[in-house]
Amino acid sequence: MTEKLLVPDIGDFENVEVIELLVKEGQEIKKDDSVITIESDKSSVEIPSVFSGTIKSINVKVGDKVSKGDLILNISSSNQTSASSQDVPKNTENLIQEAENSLKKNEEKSLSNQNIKREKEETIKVVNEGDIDPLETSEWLESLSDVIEKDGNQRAHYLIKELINKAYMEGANIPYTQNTPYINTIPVSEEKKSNGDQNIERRIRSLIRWNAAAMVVRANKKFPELGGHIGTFASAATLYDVGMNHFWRAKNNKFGGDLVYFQGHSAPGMYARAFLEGRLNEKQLDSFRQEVNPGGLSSYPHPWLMPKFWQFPTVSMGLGPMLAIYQARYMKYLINRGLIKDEGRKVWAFLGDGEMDEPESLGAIGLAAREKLDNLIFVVNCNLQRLDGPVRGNGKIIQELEGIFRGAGWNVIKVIWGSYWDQLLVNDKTGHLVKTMNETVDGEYQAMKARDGAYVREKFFGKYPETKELVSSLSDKDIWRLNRGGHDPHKVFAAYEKASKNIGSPTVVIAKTIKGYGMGKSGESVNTTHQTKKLDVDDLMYYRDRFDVPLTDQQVKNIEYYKPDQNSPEIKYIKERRLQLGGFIPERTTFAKPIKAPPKNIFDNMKVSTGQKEMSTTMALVRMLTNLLRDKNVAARLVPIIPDEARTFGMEGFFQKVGIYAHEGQKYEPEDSAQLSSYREEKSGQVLEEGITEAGAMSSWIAAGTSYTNHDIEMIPIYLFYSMFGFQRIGDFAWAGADSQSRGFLIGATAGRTTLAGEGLQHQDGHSHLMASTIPNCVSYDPTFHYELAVIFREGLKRMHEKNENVFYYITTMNENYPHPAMPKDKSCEEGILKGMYKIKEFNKYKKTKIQFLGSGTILREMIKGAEILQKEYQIDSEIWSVTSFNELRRDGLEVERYNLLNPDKEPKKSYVEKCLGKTEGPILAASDYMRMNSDQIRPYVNKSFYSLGTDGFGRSDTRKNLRNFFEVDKEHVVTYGLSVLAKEQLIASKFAKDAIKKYKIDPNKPMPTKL
Ligand SMILES: Cc1ncc(C[n+]2csc(CCOP(=O)(O)OP(=O)(O)O)c2C)c(N)n1
Ligand SMILES: [Mg+2]
Repeated sequence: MTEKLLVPDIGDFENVEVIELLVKEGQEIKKDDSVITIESDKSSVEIPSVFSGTIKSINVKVGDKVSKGDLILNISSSNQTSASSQDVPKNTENLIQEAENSLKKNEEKSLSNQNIKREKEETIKVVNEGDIDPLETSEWLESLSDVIEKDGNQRAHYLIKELINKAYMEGANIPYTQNTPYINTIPVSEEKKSNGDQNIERRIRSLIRWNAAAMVVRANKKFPELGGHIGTFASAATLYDVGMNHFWRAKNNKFGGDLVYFQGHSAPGMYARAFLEGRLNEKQLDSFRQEVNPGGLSSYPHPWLMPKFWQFPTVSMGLGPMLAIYQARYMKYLINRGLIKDEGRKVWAFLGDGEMDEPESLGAIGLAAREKLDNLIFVVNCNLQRLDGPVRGNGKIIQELEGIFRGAGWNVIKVIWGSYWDQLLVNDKTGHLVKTMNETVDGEYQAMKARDGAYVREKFFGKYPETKELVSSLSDKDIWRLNRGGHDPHKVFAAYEKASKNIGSPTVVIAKTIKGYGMGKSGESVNTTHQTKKLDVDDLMYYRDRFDVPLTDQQVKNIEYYKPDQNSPEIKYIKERRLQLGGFIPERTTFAKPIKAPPKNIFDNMKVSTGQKEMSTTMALVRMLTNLLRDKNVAARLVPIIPDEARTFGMEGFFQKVGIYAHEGQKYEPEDSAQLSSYREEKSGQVLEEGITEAGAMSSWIAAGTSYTNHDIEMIPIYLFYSMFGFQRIGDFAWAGADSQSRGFLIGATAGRTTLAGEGLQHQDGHSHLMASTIPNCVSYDPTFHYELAVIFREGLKRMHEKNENVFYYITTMNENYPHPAMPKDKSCEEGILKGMYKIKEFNKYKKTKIQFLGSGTILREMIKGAEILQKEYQIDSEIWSVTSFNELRRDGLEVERYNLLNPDKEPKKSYVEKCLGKTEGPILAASDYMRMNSDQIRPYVNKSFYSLGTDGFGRSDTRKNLRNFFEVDKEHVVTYGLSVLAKEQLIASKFAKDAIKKYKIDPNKPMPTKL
């Protein structure tokens, strides 16, 4: 039967233009295939068919204006309900099903585990001075013990929750604490034991500790300026070792590998281990922090400098935690989209307790819980110190973090006390030990570990007669041996084991350690530990003895490394453990296949004139993305990332077309479900709609941009943001993205100080290109016309994703609508666009006086208009150059200048700028919608008088016309300044400039815009 396909509800738009017909009469189509593209002045969307069948007639043509209910085409419906293009492929569906089944099973298992009956423990009578009726208290507690024994933890938890609810309903409105007592989360009875050889593991750990310290001390002995850290790894050695020996699975041809974010300044420990593993040699250890010559070891994890070793740059604190969260989330995204298999891979992130002060460290933990990232494990090494002193001298960082993470919905595992405390806690019948633990603040805990056993006996156990009594039979040495949880491999193993098995939420292991553990007087638990990089002979002897490193006194004096023989049990063990876990960690490899760039003509529709039709470059970009979604090689690999700005950029059409990623799908019918651009969330959705978090969106971009190495699949992230909230807001992430060798596009939309009218000071970007220019592998462009954008974008796809160059693109797009000319026929045009400039127009009527205009972004249009006036009214000729990238021109200039200076006897090379402008006539006036410094960048490479206009100063809200007048970049100022420049160069009389100043009512006494 014949069906009529009508224009659906397209939101608030009426009379929207048809810009593409995607089907032909007689064509066989499936339901959901797109049939036409329509475009308003804000966005373009494809309209899908709601029927399958053969098209009988098409009722619209390109250029028609349509509204809701208009007939698009008639179709003879085949009544088949074919699979929607958005359906999850069969194998993915199976995969997801499998994952869900195993999830369910594991959930059941974990519930039943909690119901395991335990031997009844003696009720601990909690000491509480405020207890007005201890008998009543103990009755309640006993009842609770009975419930736990009879019905298990879940039931007890349920009852407590009900009690709290009841209290709340009765008006007892006291918030329930997020904290548990200051003891380990995992009871001794539930600790899973490691099957490793503890003696050998301790020996290995000791050697790693020694070699890590030795490499820092040796480097600083040679060059004291090099620096380095010993205390941090000393505190974290056990935390890393247990992971390396038992948990972290490497990438190999059978498995994708766990991803471990190492704490930046614990790097020496990772090198020391790699040395024992045979991956690094002594010479390399000796070139720690000396990276200028090949083979040196990076101070910190920097993939740019050690691309086969480090995966994640983490030393700028706070980036690691966020990057890890979004990495874990992105891993689930790839799984849910059917692009990688679910292999139960994990993301581990090692963080300092001081680092948790960074807003970024905690800023995304809500997302991790909300998205149930049970593939994510944070390990916070709470050595209670940061660089200057205690993290929370007057409080307890572990408790603070527990509350924050638990409140956010994380699974929290505290590892506070080592095994030597177990018996004391069992003997703590009165609860005074736990009370003392709760009452002691971190400043005291730190001070105790900087002293000795006698001091701990007096200051800690001496607080109450009951605790004093508890340790009366222990010697001071025994007391000193009471270890912290993070230094006890059994406790750490049990915590990691539980963390790895947790389902439905991310886990944070909060481990208590000692900064500078084992460094003795030279740096154990003292405020200066962080910066200790030299150890004298006595300290070294102490360190050797403390960890039983088999070195003679003389070898210690020489600060020799220690590496046992290849056939020693230690080396065999370490290798065997890693073999079991699939290989070495960290290691950076890639087996991703390049993506074939789309054909050269993919953006051909961008190379023709738009005629009278006006369009913004943002819209042009969105159109191009829509084209890319039709390219079979590229479509699935695009990762559009938007922080709550899709509608601003006219991208709402993507919601229906490819869906918004939502790990739980869509549990509600969206308010706008009847509309074409309805808000569609889907488990296999492609768009990452991040919410209002530029840092989060950038973290996603980095995760996707490094997919080729971390997941062996090349992806194309395109992150669109308000240009002002890009580099300025998240510049440090951009730097980390560059270090990580991320590939992808950053789009600074609504760019330009005077182009984003109305929004004002905090929105108007006049400097992001300068910030982009600071990143060596960031290629940046400020195009004016659609064809420039098309050429740049396709080249970016080719360079990054087909040729796998480790660069990334920053492109600004604007929201100003204007007509776009056809691409000039000149063959060199494309090359010029990519190199940074090409001649777009020439006025050559009078052949008397000439000026060269260099314009960028929307200001190029002001220059073209200004040049027209100059020609018409002042008989001045000009050449107009479209500068797509002052940044790229400068890079070329720098390189050429350097070559010429270093090769004084050779024929000098010419910079591209010089090639373009060298033989031209007249002075140069350059302008952009950015600070003058943007165009000034090329001044040294032009042997001509050079002047620039720009938008230096605070932005403000007004119309584009008024803003351009204020910043002196409108056509009137182009004319006036042009005349003035020519007068200064003595090419014309000054009266013309004076006249123009008067004519255009320019106030020469107006202060510089920077002062207003
Ligand atoms: C963003 C940032 N700010 C400052 C520093 C300098 N810095 C390096 S380590 C450090 C102290 C770290 O303390 P913590 O996180 O507790 O780590 P620990 O060494 O104690 O394990 C500081 C301030 C940095 N690396 N990054
Ligand atoms: Mg610390």
